[in-house]
Amino acid sequence: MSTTRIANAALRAKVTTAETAAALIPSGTTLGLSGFTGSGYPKAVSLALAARIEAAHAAGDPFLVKVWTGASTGPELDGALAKADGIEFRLPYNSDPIARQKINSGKMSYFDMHLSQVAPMAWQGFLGPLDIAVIEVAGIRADGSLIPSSSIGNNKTWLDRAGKVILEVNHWQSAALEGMHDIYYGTALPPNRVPIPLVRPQDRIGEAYLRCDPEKVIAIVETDTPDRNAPYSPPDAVAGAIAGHLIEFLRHEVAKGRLPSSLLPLQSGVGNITNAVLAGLLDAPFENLTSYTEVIQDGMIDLIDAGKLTFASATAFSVSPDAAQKLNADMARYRDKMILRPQEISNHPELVRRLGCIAMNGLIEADIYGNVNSTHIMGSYIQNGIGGSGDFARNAFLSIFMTPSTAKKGAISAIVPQVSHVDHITQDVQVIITEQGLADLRGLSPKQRARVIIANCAHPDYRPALEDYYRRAQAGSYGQQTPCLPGESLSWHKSYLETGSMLPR
Ligand code: 0RQ
Repeated sequence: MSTTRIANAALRAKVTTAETAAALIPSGTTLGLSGFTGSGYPKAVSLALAARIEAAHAAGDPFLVKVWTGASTGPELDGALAKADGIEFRLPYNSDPIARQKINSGKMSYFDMHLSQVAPMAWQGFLGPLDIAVIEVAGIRADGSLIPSSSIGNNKTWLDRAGKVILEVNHWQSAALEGMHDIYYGTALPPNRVPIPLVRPQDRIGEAYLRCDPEKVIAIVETDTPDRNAPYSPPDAVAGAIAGHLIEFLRHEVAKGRLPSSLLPLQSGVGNITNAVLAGLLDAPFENLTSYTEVIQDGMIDLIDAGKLTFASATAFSVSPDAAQKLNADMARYRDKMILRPQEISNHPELVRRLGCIAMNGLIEADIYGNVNSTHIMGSYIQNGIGGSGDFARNAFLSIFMTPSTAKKGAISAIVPQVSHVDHITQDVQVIITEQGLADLRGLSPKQRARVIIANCAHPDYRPALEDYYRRAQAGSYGQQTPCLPGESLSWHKSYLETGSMLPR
C-alpha cells in the first residue's frame, strides 16, 4: 500500500505491519481505541491483537486488556477481542453481540456511562492511566497532525492522555473528509471551565485536525477496509405509524407556536425506528431543519439531498453501505453541510440545553408513569448501554421516546407497570410514542400520565391487564401520588418467560 497519506517523513518511517504493532501491546494494557457506532475504529491492529491473545491463551498464558472506546465499534475490534476472551474491562456503549454475551455471562466487566462524560472522567483520572491509544485516521499531515476519519468520539482525549500511540491510516476513508471536523481544545476540569462558544449547530469552534505528539507514535499501520456499515430495514408499518404520530405532534407544536417551522436541532438515536422518522420528515412540511446529534444516519443524508436539512453536527457516521459509498464519492459536497466533533461536545448537556434539541430515542420498556428503561432486559441483562440517550433526554427542549408497543413478536408489552431498570426518570421523559399513539406527558401528574400512557401507547392485547393493575394499585398502594404494587413488575414478564427465554445460558 502506498504511503501517500502520510506527509510527515519521520512518521512515514514508523509504518509497519498490524502484527508488529500488536506485538507492542502487552497483557494488562489499557487501550484507548477510536470508533463510534461502527465508524472510524481500528480494524487491523485489533484483529492482530485478538490473534495474539488467542495464541497466548492456547499456550496457557493469561492475556487481557482494558478497552475504552467512543461507543460501539465493529466485529474486527469488539467482536474479535471478545471472542478471544481478551477483554477484562470495557467502557462505554457496546452493541457487539459477542461482547454482549460475555458481559451478560459475567466474563467481562462493563462500565456503562453517559457518552458525554467519558472524556472528562478520563481526565479526572480515577479510571486509571491510559497506556496506548490506537486511532484510525484518514491521513497524517506534514506537521504530524492527524486528519480524522469517519468518527471523532474520544480520539482527542485518547491521543492527549495515552503514553503511546498506534495509528491506522485507512485509505478506504475519503480523502475529502479533510476539513469537515471540528476539534475543540477548550475543555478543562473545574474550576477552570469556561463557556463553550457554540450557539448554532453549524458553528466551528475548534481545529480541523487532531494534535498528536509524534514522539508518542510507536507504530503506524495502513489499511483499506470499510467501516462496519449495516443496512437499515425499509420502514415497516409500525415504524411508519410511529413516524406519523411524531410528525403530527410536531405540526401541532408548530401550529401552537411552541416550535418554529424549522423545528429545533434534531437529535436522533440509532436504529430503524429513528431512521424511519427521518424518512417521514422528507414529506413533512418543515424546512431549513438542522441537526445536533451523535450520529449522521441515512435519513439525514436523504434530508440533506432533498434540501430539507441545512446542517448536521455529530460525532460519527452511522450509515448503510450504500450511503457510505455515496458519502465517500461526494464528500467534498457534503463536507460543507456537516461537522464531526468530539463526543464530549456533540453530546454536551450545556449545548443540548442551549440549542434546545428535540431528542428522539428508542427504549426497551416504559412504565405507566413514564420511567424509561433503555438498557436492561428483565432488569439484569444489558442490551447495549445508555449511550447518548441520557445526555440528550435530560437536557433537550423536547424529550421523546419511541418504541413498538410490543417486543418479541407480541409476546411482551413495551409498556409495563414498573420498569425493571430505570435509565430515564419521568422528569426526563416528555413524550412516549408507539404505533398505537402518542402520550404527551408534559405537565401531567403521575396518575394522569398512567391514564394517557395506557390509553394511547399500550397494545390493545395488554391494555386490560395494565388497566387492571392500575385499578388494583390505586386500591392497594401505600400512597396515592404514584400508585404501585411493588413486586409485580417482573412477574409482568412471566408470560414471555414461559414462551421461551432469550437469555444465553
Ligand atoms: O432483541 O434483536 O434479540 O430480537 O431488544 O430492540 O426492537 O431491535 O430496537 O434497535 O431500536 O433498540 C433501546 C436497545 C432499542 C436502543 C434500544 C429486544 C428486541 C431486540 C433491540 P433481538 P429493537 P432498537 C443515541 C441514542 C440506548 C442508547 C441510545 C438503545 C433488542 O435504542 O440501545 O438511546 N438505546 N442512544 O427484541 C425484551 C422488551 C424488549 C426487548 C426490545 N421490552 N423485552 N426484549 N427488546 N424491547 C445513539 C447512541 O448512543 C450511539
